[in-house]
Amino acid sequence: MSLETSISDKSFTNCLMNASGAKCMTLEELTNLKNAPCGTWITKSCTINPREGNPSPRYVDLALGSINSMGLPNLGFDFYLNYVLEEHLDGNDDLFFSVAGLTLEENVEMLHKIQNSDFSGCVELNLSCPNIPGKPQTGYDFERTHEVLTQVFSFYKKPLGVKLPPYFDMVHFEMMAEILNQFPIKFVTCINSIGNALFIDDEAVVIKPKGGFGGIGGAYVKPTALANVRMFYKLLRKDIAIIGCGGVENGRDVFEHILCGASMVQVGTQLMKDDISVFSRLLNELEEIMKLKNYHSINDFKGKLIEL
Ligand code: RRO
Repeated sequence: MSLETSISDKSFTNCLMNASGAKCMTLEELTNLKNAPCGTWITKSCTINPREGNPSPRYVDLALGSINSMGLPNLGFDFYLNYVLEEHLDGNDDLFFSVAGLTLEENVEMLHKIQNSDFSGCVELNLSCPNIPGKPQTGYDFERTHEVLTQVFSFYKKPLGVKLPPYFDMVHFEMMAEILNQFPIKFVTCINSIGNALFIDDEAVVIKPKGGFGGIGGAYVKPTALANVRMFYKLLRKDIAIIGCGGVENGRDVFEHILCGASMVQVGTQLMKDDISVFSRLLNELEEIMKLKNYHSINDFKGKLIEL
């Protein structure tokens, strides 16, 4: 049996990776991920300058998921560029580099530097952070998304994909797919957390930033994540891979993301709740399901959700 998968021109030994933001900010966390049995891994979304992020408490585990308003804490672009270049010297360009500039100019500046570097892995351009006070999520502004991608692809030639916010309206799926199909995008990651939700404990919010509003992940978001994976799998060019993200707690959840069309599946909230041992558990559980169904590879069931 093989759990091998591919994105762009790269193949991976299995279909699991972390979601950007989950245990991937520091060198120690990134080294743990590198040594874990996941197919690949991704760095924390970065900005040019290091950021402290929002005040704590800013991440809380919930029974059915998590709420966060981290506010893009990261060690700054140079740290992550140096990190991926070290990996490159080690002969490894099969990791993902997440970029989340606070402005288009900042994204362009970081991508120019990546373009001019030796890194040849995949960049995930985050168009969907919900937690920066005063900054809208680019992915909900269709005109702006078109403008961002026009500028980016005017010079950026290495493999690049986008991390999208969840959509909830058929027209919005179609509008976004129509935009994405115009560009040489290699993958889309669906979904980021469901932004600006509110969780209450007794009579109080549970996180400090923005009056308690934050992004929801985990089991709460799985049906929305699957719907986004499925719709983009149907609407996007066949050469654009889908990376599923949202509500992956067990092997069955991984299986469902792949049925909907995901080539790779990210783990966020559950990686935060467990540790990197989550990957071997998920791989074992996925293999068990495949065995029962007599599937030998991811392609045997990828996208093959039965519709009635
Ligand atoms: O750092 C965050 O607050 C954060 C980011 Br950049 C993101 O893309 N999604 C999220 O839930 N939190």
